[in-house]
Amino acid sequence: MAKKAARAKVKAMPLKKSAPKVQAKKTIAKKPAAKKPAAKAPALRGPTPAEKQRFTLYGFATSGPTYTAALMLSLCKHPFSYIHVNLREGAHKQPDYLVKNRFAQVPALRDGQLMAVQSAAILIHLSEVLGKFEGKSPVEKQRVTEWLFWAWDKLAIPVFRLRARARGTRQFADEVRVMYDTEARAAVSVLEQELTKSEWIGAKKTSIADIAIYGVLRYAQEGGVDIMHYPHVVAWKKRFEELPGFATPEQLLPMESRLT
Ligand SMILES: N[C@@H](CCC(=O)N[C@@H](CS)C(=O)NCC(=O)O)C(=O)O
Repeated sequence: MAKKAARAKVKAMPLKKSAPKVQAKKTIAKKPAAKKPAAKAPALRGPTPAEKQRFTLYGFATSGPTYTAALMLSLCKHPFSYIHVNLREGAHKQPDYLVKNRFAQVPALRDGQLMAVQSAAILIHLSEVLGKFEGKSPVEKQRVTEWLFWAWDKLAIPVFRLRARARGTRQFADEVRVMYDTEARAAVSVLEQELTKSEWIGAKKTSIADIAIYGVLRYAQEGGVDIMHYPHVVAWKKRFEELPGFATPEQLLPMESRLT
């Protein structure tokens, strides 16, 4: 803080000086300007062939957990190949897919020799290897992991079951629907509380906790859970959708394979 204040003072001082001194400053400023070309902007280079080939995501276009993994890669601005696993035809139960995901589910992510499954575990893996969206301190990392577990325990199950019922891919009685609906709303209330205290979930900056939870809440409406009654959640969702690299499921997940 003291250093910042000192720097601010140094910057502020010339503004208060008279016109001739400002002119003198212009002459001095020419020297450092000449050195500038030495600093290259690495962010401008495109992905190398190795980066392009590194990740392959196996998934299905309407799968929320597949979207979560794809969204993470997109927010990290990392290219990836996408393999369409046709759940409708049972491709996820075939031996060639079971070697990739023993749980017979999508998503699965190949990172070189490593095959990662379970969307939350995929997020943790990517945050570690790409060094992005993890919590900064050990306490933040712990909180972020807790939110990942909570998201599946309390939010994803009711939201995805309600959505599956609405889409006709799962059947259950109306009283079960009411139970899931109550559970989903209780979970969104927990998020609303958290977001009254901070801009992001579990950390000062955007983390994989936000990505995991966005990947569920994106589909809440389809399951009949209206988040409009939770103003802090609505504001967070809007903030999230403005992040560089954000993309919708339709933009990220085609109904066919796409190689980089
Ligand atoms: N907890 C898993 C859930 C994955 C999941 O439910 N995938 C669904 C598609 S959204 C699936 O593969 N369903 C086929 C099946 O279970 O037979 C994750 O996060 O990856």
